[in-house]
Amino acid sequence: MVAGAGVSAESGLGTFRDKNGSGIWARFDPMKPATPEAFPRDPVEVHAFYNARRRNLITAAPNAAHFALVRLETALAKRRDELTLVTQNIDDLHERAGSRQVMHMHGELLKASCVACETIQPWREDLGLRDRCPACGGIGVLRPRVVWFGEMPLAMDEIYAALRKADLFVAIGTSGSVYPAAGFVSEARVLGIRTREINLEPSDNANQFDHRCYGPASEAVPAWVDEVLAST
Ligand code: BV8
Repeated sequence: MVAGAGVSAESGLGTFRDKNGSGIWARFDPMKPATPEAFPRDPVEVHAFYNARRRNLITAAPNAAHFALVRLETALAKRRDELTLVTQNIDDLHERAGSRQVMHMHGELLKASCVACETIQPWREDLGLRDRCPACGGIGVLRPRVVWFGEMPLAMDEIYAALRKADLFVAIGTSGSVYPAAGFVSEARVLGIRTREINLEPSDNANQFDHRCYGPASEAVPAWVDEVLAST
């Protein structure tokens, strides 16, 4: 399963492409700060973009979609089956809802990485140029532990290994516009795996899914989980 910004939208975290977004999304074009070129060019602006999102995340809460996926993970585990939850999101709402295994292919907002010593630290406060790396003592060397455009997503080997042994691939709350995540559905089809899209509206790659259901994730995801658990 791959999750996108739509899963966290009803928790108030905003999405990248719903341009009518308020708050952070009215102030920043997310495609601009989320690049490795933007950081050295304008670190203050990039830190401001992520500090605003981190503050917003700290006060946000998981929604019914997150809790439904915990229910699914637990029920499948009881049947010696497995949910592999891959998220493009950098929030920790799946973990706060109780998900035990989450792969953050685009990194995690509540962590910082050091460009000098490459260590990774939990980080819940604002991050900036005056902060010191707890590992090497460097100043101004910390960046958000997130994957920017042009950088290699994380856990790709594990993700493709999980895809190869899946019997169902589900994309939830994603526009299907960012690769390689947007390409998972075609990999699944080549492997002969059933595919489903659950989203507010048809995504860019909606036509590649065998099944599609639309509605707010807080309603559509619990309904789908009920359907899965009733049928197996
Ligand atoms: C890479 C972290 C290579 C930072 C993000 C083909 C193959 C490979 C790469 C490419 C390719 N073509 C182009 C590329 C390059 C690029 C790319 O895909 N560009 C796009 C713009 C075309 N990809 C990359 O650069 C990736 N890296 O390929 O590296 C490489 C190889 C070797 C060595 C080195 C490098 C890296 C991509 C990761 C970028 N980082 N995030 C941050 O968060 O700030 S991406 C960021 O945007 C998010 O993480 C997320 O993944 C993405 C947004 O996508 P969605 O989650 O889908 O969100 P969106 O707003 O678009 O859609 C939300 C959906 O929810 C909508 O459909 C909406 O209708 C729905 N919705 C809204 N409300 C609700 C809802 N649904 C349900 N309920 C609701 N209430």
